Amino acid sequence: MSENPSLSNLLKEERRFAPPAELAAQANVTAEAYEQAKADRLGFWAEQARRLTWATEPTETLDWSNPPFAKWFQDGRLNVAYNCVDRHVEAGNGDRVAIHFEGEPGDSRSITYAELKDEVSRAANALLELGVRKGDRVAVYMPMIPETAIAMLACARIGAAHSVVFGGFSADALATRIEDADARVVITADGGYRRGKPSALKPAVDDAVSREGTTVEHVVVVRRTGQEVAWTEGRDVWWHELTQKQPAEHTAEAFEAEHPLFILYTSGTTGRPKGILHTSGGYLTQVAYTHWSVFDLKPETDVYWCTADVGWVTGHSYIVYGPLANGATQVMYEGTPDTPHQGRFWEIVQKYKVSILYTAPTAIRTFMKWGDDIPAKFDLSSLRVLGSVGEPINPEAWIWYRKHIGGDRTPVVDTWWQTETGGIMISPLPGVTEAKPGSAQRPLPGIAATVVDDEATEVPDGGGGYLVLTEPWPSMLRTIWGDDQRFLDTYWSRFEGKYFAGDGAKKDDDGDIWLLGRVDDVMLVSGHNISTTEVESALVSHPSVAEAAVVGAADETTGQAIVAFVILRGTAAETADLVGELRNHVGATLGPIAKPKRILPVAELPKTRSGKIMRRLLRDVAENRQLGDVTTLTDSTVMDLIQEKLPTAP
Ligand code: 6R9
Repeated sequence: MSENPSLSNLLKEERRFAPPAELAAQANVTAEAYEQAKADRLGFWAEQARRLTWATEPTETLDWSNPPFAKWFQDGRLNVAYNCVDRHVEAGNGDRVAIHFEGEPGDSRSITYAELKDEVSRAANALLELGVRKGDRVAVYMPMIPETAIAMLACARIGAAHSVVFGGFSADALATRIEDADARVVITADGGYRRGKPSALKPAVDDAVSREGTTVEHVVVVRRTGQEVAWTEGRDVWWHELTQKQPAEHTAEAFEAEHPLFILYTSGTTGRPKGILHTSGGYLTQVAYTHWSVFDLKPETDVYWCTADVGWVTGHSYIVYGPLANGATQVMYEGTPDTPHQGRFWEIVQKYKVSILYTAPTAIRTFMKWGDDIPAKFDLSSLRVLGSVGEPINPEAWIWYRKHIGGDRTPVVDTWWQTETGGIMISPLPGVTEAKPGSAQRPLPGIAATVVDDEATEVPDGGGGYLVLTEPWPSMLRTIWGDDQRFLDTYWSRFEGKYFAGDGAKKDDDGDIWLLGRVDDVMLVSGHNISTTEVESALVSHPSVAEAAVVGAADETTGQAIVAFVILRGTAAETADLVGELRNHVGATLGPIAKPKRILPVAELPKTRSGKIMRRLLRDVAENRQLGDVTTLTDSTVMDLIQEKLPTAP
């Protein structure tokens, strides 16, 4: 094995897509933004901060005197909820719809900015009545309904940090997060609609807050499904009873730019979940700027829809804070893409004339599997920009998205970022970038990212290694809640002075960045580091394959051998011939080194609840080990089905 195997660069992608001329001519951002930000990075961000309305304008942009603990716009003061709601009403846009809510059972409701202001003010007054104060923490455990955004904004309005816990998580996961943040109040609902049925939330909260030493004083319950709930007098309060009696006026107080806005937990592969802390002024600046620039948002005319759950960072930054800070009109959808039918998303796009759609590769690959004829039945001509986030998007999925959803006309922006980065970091700009399917391409203006080898040396164009961020950015995490040391160890100790993102990446011959999967997943075959993403993309480019996940399994001769789990397309039959053909296809696309040793057709792949493939569990299967932690899986029966396949494997 070689001493320093950096990531091999195997995939070649030659297709290019220029920005549509009409979009480019009116684009919010032109190529000059890169030059401007390069010449004066801090000046650039100081200018972006002026998108916000400050009670006290900041005079200082960045304090980096104690790295990596950043302070952005330190002497500025603002109220985040005021910026997301009130100022749009004051500017005369109170009648603009902020949220078109579409419930899974088909109920819908449109909320204007003026209505949102009243609702957020009432909710803020309600939290104050319950004793919540500036600096406290509030847990939010909710379905995808407008009250979730209202609850988050109400917390922001009074200076309490929210900690949103995804509604699909268990009572244990909720209890751990409540405890870690010492939350005083939990905001929840009786339940939400999921796959055509009401799905309860309150029982998990009852369980989580019944534990010894709980810090929770009140549980506020939104009535959504009308299902029966257990009630603890004195502790539990109905949202509607509590908020309806409050005045619709609340004067928003300005807080320091570095005042905590929220904690959001992200589970690493090992250990306790990390409470990622985000603060106010820098975070809001970057999410507002990136939502405006990456999606070319025109708030007066666009209808934007991000399909993520508010429980993930994508929902925080690109459903709640970015779009609302920009005064956008957006769609919020409660349920799953196949309820009551597999065209639900496209029906929603048609109904609201959605012009900007932001979704995840896992959803795109699912739509591909369901068939081209489904979106073809709907009028998708309103769409003008498509976005992707969450995983590397395979070039074939990118092409399918552009063609079958974007009518071969819309730019696709592949946005790389993390819970920790708070906002988008690497992405094409729809009016500027000549797009390459499968690549996130360039750091946004004002962002410094590159790829380094094991020795922290920047790799030349064409080289592979680790993605790092080399300069602080406004929406960066400030620490891990209650654990500065873990913050230093996890992100800042691998490479001196650089943020280690944990993702493998390469630079192509033009210097564009390609994300190659988590470093923990990279495979080492005969001394070559091979990216899971590239082998998966090669498999997905075969017409018989809908989805693929590959892992490296211990192998006596090659160190690790590539094992691929594939979901075949509807019509493809699972035969020895096909498996042989797939191996050869990967060999022909990437080179013989990348040929999987084994290919196992399966019905489903294990995914986290935010749609990322959990290769760790597949590695356990491939190495005949007992399965590790499966609690973050969407559906744990998937693993039983996969394990049943194994004896029949070649
Ligand atoms: C926003 C979000 C972060 C991890 C990240 C990377 C993967 C996200 C990606 C991508 C390739 C993209 N990831 N976007 N990989 N291309 N466009 O997903 O945050 O849940 O914290 O996950 O997701 O591996 O490090 P989070």
